[in-house]
Amino acid sequence: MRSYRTEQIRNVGLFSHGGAGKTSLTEAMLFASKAINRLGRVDEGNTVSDYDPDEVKRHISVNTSVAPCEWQDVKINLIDAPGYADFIGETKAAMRIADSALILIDATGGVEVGTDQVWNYAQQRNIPRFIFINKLDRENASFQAALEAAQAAFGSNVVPLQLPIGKESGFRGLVDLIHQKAYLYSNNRDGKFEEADIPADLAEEAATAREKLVERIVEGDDDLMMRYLDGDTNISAEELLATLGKAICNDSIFPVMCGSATLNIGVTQLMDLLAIGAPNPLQAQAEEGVKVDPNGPLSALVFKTAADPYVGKLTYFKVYSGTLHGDGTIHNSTKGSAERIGQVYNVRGKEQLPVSQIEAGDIGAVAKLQVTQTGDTIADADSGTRLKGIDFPSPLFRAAVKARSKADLEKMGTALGRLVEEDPTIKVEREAGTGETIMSGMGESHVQIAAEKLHRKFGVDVTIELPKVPYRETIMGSSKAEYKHKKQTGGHGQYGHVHIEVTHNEADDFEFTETVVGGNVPRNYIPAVEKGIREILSEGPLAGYPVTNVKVNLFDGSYHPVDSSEMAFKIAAQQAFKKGALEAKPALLEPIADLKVTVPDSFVGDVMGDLTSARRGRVLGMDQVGNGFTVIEAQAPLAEVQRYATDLRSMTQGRGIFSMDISHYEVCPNNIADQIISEHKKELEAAHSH
Ligand SMILES: Nc1nc2c(ncn2[C@@H]2O[C@H](COP(=O)(O)OP(=O)(O)OP(=O)(O)O)[C@@H](O)[C@H]2O)c(=O)[nH]1
Ligand SMILES: [Mg+2]
Repeated sequence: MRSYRTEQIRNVGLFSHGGAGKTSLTEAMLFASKAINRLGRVDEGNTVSDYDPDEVKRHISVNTSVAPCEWQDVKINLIDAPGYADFIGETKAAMRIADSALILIDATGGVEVGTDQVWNYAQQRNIPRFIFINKLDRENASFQAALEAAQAAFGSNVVPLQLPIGKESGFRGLVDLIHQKAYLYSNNRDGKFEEADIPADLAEEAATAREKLVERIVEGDDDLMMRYLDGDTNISAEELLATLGKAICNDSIFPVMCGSATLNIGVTQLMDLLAIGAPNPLQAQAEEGVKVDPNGPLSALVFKTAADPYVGKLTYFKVYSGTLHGDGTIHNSTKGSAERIGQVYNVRGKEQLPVSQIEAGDIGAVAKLQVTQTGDTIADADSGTRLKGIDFPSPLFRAAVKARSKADLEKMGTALGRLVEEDPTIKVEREAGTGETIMSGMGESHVQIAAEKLHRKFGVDVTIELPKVPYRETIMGSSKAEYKHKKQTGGHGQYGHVHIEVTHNEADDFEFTETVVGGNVPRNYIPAVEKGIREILSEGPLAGYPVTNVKVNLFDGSYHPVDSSEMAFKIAAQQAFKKGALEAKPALLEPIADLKVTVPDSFVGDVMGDLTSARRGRVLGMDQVGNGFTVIEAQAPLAEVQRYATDLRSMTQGRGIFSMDISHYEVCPNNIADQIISEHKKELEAAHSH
């Protein structure tokens, strides 16, 4: 590939609700620009951007891929992001580095919750948005319905530049409202089309749509506006396009294009528009403290880290200013350290194309960096520049990972570390309450794929299970308890004797006080009493779960001048605590999750009903946020929502999304607690008898 100057680059991210056709469209654009000579299909697993085995197997995108294609005199870096909510981390990374967003809408589904979500992300970043209404060849496809849905959701700046010709299986091309031409395609996917006059049956509709479009465009230029108002009919397509480009860059027009990615219809027209209308890096949304200039100081953001089967760890970055040269030393200003780098590459799907340098505005990759991670800034050593990182969402789906064998267990820790490095939306932690290793991610498939990666990339076999709920125990009342530990074994005896009071303690997990008078428990044994109780808190008297929110006061006891020991007082304290706790209204506590669920308005009833009747949930609020979506805020016990990522998806046909955080612990209702306690006791007994 030849080299391109900064102003010749377009970084265009493709975003949509899952499955709207981003990868197919990327493939079609690569084919149209002759970067590839065969048009692959997602369903056959042979596209440039869905190359990962996980993607080939599932026919969905799991990772963000970068695919540059050369069109006219520019290089369009297509950034093909996944659409499914499980892989939102990759989508957010793509959104972070895209200078404009190409948002696909499936003409059979219209604006979906995922469409709305990516639109909001793009809006937050304040980047220009293009809309491509795809799949017009499918049964039940409606350009008009999709367009109206987009206008209702995203406002009147959504303006069509084209109209489709033919419907469903009869879809054959489009009317270009700017050039006032029709382009008619054959259906053999070769992308060739014939220019023709606008079909008579569309003439009137096209004339109305053109008038609206031209009116919107001329608003952006006083001169053109005057001419338009004076009835000038000679405003040229070039003049309109130049002004349109400006309107797109300042978000006053969101142009709508249409086509079929798999039939390769409308693809070159889309690329023409991207070349003209998408901002180059000099025109793009400015980064704080950075001036885009290939000759300026270096600043680059690492947006992705992947374990490549051939080159090893591969670090993807976008250069914002300066020029990143290969074979030298770079400075990671996030970590505050330098490191060696080798060959730098442009990437196209799984291919790495060696280049000598990556200039401001372009995207590149480098292999085998040691300390650099996703979100880090690479900058000149003395500049101190730190670019804003990537705002990854917190995980929603927790699973327990278990090594299959001892050999797997030995490798598991390191492998999990590498996995997390590749995918910042995966979190790994040990749950102290249950002893399990928890891997959490954005959904069941995400975690499943992560487990498969452990096997494929790092040779570690694991199983994935629903985790045990980390219950806790507490006491709701208070009681006094006494225990005397006294034993005569051979010569030396054991003697420890305590009186304690246990009470519920709202403020703290554990508090220990003593009010012993007259030295009934000698000073030097009091720490042993506290230590004994602390130790036993990890296995509560009710069911063996950790105990929290208790206060213990040691108020009396007795000792023996010869037989007393720290050990004897420790045992006495533990036994007294067990007795006391069981008499102080012991209770099981369960974790409660905060949920924020976003669904199309029509699903609100079902989702609320399910939360309140099937999941012991409480709805705290409901907000119609417009665009046809409602946000429901609720709380529910974690035990009832461990599979919510999957359940919500099936309840809403994939149109609902949610976020979840553990909020606090609450007393578990008796009938449920009894069952949990008896099951947990059985488990503990089984474990102890092994
Ligand atoms: N009929 C028809 N099918 C299409 C079209 N575009 C994509 N598809 C099909 O829709 C499915 C999803 O296409 P993809 O290209 O994988 O969509 P995507 O947006 O990349 O999907 P994710 O990345 O997984 O969100 C595949 O089965 C495609 O063959 C189209 O224009 N017409
Ligand atoms: Mg895809």
